[in-house]
Amino acid sequence: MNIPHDVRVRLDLARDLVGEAGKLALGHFADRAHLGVDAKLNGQDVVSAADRAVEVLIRSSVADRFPDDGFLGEEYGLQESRSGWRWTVDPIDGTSCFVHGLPSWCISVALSDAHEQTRFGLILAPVTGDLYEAVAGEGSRLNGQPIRVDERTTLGTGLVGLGASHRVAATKISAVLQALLESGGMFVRSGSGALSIAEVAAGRLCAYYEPHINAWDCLAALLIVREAGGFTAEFPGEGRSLLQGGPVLAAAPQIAEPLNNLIAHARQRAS
Ligand code: LIP
Repeated sequence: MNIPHDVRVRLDLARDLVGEAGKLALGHFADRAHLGVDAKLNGQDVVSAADRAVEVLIRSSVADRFPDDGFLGEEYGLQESRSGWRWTVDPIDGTSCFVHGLPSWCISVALSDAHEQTRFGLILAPVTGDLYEAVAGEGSRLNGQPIRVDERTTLGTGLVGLGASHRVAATKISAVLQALLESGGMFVRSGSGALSIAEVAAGRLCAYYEPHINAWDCLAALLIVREAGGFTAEFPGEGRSLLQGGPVLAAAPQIAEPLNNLIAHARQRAS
């Protein structure tokens, strides 16, 4: 691997931090009976003491080692960069699954440069132990083994991950769901956008779409898909700011156009 020094030293720290954070999160997961949980936007959008503790662990460790780096975390927001480097972290992606005792949650860490290019992405799913990793220009790996998107599947044979939240009108996702089913496709919703997008890179899902997702949910996973030979639509796209978030689409190359068309037609029908 030909990784520039500034990226390599941050990647080494990120690898250590996701391991530590995974252990911390699993401890809270095992002790959910005593886990403090607060609602944010609504009853489906929650934050737990585990989310906060994991973000504090990662944020404070990065600040100690690289005090001039920027940091965007789901729970404590944006600290501007003085070095040009910015860490984007979701301490627990899939918090709703986490608090309900479901296994589909993960820790997501991305590093971006001064040109807003994601340079590495790491996603750890502590319950399964699956560690997804990509370094820009160096491919994607799952548990150390190279991964590629599934270039054989079609919309009629593959599974499409769909994300849903109350941040957007229900029709923005129900119209796409209806069109996908009518076209002979099928969907899954895991509750963790990061993990589902990473599963596109591993060839487990043929695509992932969500009408609104946040940067901390998806930046790491989108690089992992691109480095695994997949297509990712520009994020957050259409002049949106990183803090606003936006729609996300990640897909195997042969799926991208038909799925994009299906989404466009569905949204037209719904409007
Ligand atoms: C979640 C995302 C998911 C989305 C949920 C939620 P969180 O992130 O991963 O794709 O559908 O509404 O935003 O809040 O669990 O970190």
